[in-house]
Amino acid sequence: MILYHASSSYYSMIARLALLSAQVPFTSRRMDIHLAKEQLSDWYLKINPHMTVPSLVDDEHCLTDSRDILRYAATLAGLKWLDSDPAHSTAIEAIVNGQYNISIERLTFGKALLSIPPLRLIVPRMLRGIIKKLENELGSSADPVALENKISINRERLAYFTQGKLSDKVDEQRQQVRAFLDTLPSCPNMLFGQTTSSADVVTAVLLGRLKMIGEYGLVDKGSALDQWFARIQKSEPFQDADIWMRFQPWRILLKR
Ligand SMILES: N[C@@H](CCC(=O)N[C@@H](CS)C(=O)NCC(=O)O)C(=O)O
Repeated sequence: MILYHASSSYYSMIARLALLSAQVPFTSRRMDIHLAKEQLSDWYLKINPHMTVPSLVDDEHCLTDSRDILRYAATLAGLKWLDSDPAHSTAIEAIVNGQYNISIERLTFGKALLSIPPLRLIVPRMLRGIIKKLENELGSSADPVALENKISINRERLAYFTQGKLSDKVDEQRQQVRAFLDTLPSCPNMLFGQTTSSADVVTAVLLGRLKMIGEYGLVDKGSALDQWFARIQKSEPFQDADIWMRFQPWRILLKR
């Protein structure tokens, strides 16, 4: 299977960690979503009409959302993961849902714009550029509906980052993360017992992101969750999944 993904991308990290934790072999196809914007290209639109990473593809499957990839990994892991255990499956599903309800993009970019003022000009300019490029391609596109959707998502992004008080919006996102963290079980080993589940995958990636954006203070120091995360970081799948815990702009520039 080929995993189309980007190193810096949060949802790609979920896919990488899910596949590696479930020991599902895949071939990596790294995408440049920032400079070359490969996710907007015609060839990728045919794979993923949302024009987002990750996608996991082979002759039989075309999974175009990290959540589907996570589900697929859990299915292949079978009894090795707790997802299939009726005693835990509902609670695991609730945590996965809770994580997907957090708008990590808004929190990440909101924080970046607040702390690096030039980005308040650069990001809106970049979004306007994307909207214009997609509008220009509408007439000749094989999938104009997909392009229309992508245009409207980017218009929403532009409005979010340019209208209203950003610090209040970031505060709102932060509160959402705090509320999510409060729903997590106390964890002697993995979140729901001795074995991995989808809840461990999404929570590990979320905590990695909180570290990267300077919000790890939302996790109480020395708490069971903090200790769980320290253990997870030492695991082989976590290390191999390239979970960013600090921002690495040179990797974006070098397309690595
Ligand atoms: N619901 C999707 C969201 C994927 C997503 O938003 N990916 C971001 C990177 S983390 C992306 O591809 N952004 C580029 C774009 O929207 O043009 C999933 O879970 O896979």
